[in-house]
Amino acid sequence: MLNKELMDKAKRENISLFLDRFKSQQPQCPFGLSGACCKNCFAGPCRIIPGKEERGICGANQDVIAARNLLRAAVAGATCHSDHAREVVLTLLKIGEGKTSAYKIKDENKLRILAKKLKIKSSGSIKKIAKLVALEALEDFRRQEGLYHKKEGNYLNWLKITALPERIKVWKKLGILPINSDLETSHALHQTTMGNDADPNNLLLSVLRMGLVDGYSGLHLATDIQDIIFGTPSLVKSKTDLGTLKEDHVNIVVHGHVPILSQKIVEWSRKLNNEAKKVGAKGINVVGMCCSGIEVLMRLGIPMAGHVLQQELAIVTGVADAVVVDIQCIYPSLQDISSCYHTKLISTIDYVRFPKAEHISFTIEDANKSAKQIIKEALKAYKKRDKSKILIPKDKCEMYGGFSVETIIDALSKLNKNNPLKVLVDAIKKGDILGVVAIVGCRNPKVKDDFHEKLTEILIKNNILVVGTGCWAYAAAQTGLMTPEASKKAGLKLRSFLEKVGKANGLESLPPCLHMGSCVDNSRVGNLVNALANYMKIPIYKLPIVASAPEYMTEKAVAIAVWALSLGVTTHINPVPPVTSSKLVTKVLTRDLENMVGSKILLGNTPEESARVIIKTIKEKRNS
Ligand code: BF8
Ligand code: SF4
Repeated sequence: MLNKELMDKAKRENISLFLDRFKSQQPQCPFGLSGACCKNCFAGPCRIIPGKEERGICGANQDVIAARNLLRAAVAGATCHSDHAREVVLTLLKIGEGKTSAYKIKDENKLRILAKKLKIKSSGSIKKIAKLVALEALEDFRRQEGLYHKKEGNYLNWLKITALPERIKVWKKLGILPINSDLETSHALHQTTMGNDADPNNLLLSVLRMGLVDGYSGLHLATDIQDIIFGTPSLVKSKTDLGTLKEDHVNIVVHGHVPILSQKIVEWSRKLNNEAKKVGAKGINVVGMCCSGIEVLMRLGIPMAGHVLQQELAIVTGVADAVVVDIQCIYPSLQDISSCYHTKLISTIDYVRFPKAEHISFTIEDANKSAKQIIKEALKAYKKRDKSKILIPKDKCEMYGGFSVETIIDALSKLNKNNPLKVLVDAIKKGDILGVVAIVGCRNPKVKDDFHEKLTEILIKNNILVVGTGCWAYAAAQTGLMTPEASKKAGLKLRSFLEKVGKANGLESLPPCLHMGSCVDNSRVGNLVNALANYMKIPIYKLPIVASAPEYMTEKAVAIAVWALSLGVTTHINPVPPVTSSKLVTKVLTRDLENMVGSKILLGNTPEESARVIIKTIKEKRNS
């Protein structure tokens, strides 16, 4: 059980945690669970009641309602990632225009490569190139004319420079190439309102289009620009779990998703470390929560304290002096829980506020000032700790992270300098690696019994290399699966491959689970898949690769899943998505999609059953 000591402590202290509230919410509404509910206008809400009334007041049937609901979820998810990407693009623009000295360009090489792909002349100062790249990126938020207007080449720049030509052809044929991120999310919301699109198939095409918006003007764009500004991750050793909080240190938890803020806090915590001594602490310990935590792990080696379901427990330790949040996956419950302790909850982004938190507005221009102010608040809070309320669990695990595609290629190059990918492809072809599964996404209180951990263990035992991101990475790392020793849990063939690559890189073995980053870094998984398809000269849907989101919870996860599907990656998801009231939508997702994009959704509600369907799919792909 999740940090049991802390769960028990919360109970003793009468603190309500997510699981308590989950229990109070039972039973959850069957209409909502099956997608048979619509509240898209104020004549509603309407429900589909089989045998009684199979249409809403306006006449919308279950197929339309389920498809509209799914599209709305995908739109919401895509806006999260695109907004995130826009923030980092604007940072790059400000660097390019010389409007901020708080941020610099760390990976010039990546900037130049992107500039070349965008057909920008890469002569001139690095700042000038940065500005031009940022302006091309902003085009993905503002070009107005596209395919509908017979402007053939007018679709997302980031899709154009990233996706494989074979895919672009497929998407073009389906008419789903997005023109600009904001335009498409706006269209899709419009499309789902009362009295608009009543064609479930057309709505489902928009769901796929939303996957492309998410994948390119969200995930890929965010990762690329973050790598340029903060550096492309390389192999890093660190620790994970709530035992990384330290009693004798000022603890700052950085929580959310955008590294613009968390990187600065780490930077200033190092500069101001001595200030901690003035308040009686040994230093400042910054730890990460959710994807902000992963961003600072990947580039700076900061410990990953906890995933989405551990955010409340971090405060229950009684040593979280400041919890600093930016955007996404921040439980509003942190307000009440922090008020039971000395913890200072600090919000930083103007459109994500919590009435009981202190708001320190974070801007690119004033980043240094805000980061210093945040650290001062943490130092002040440290002095108010109540010693009788402290309980730091022993849970702490070593782990390796930093597996960008560049890191993976670099590791493989130690075995074949001129053709590193051949090492991986040969292992796949020979069957030393049966297949690759990318496990992504959240932890969901609905999903019981360590689903992530069990599924991952079964897969590696079956010689499947597991790569992944997001909260899965916490689950895997906290079970010790991101260490070289964990290769002993892998099937013999996979183990010997991992040991061979590991030894060539000065490690006992590569871990059987490769941490590829935060949720926007699913783009890295996309790049790896592209590289394999390119090398093997086959479309992605023929590769023995499956994605899985075994505990998906957020709308972002829906957007990522539909992007994976649009790439041709068959994707396992759990819990069952709320579309089962519609036979048509269920059939398209689990079957017909294969004829459109080469992939489909797999279901499986236990780790064993999920592993079975995933392995079956991988074997079918190998034999086809
Ligand atoms: O983007 S995996 S709970 S933390 S949504 Fe959120 Fe899900 Fe965790 Fe990061 Ni991703
Ligand atoms: Fe009911 Fe139609 Fe309004 Fe939805 S859009 S709430 S189905 S009347």
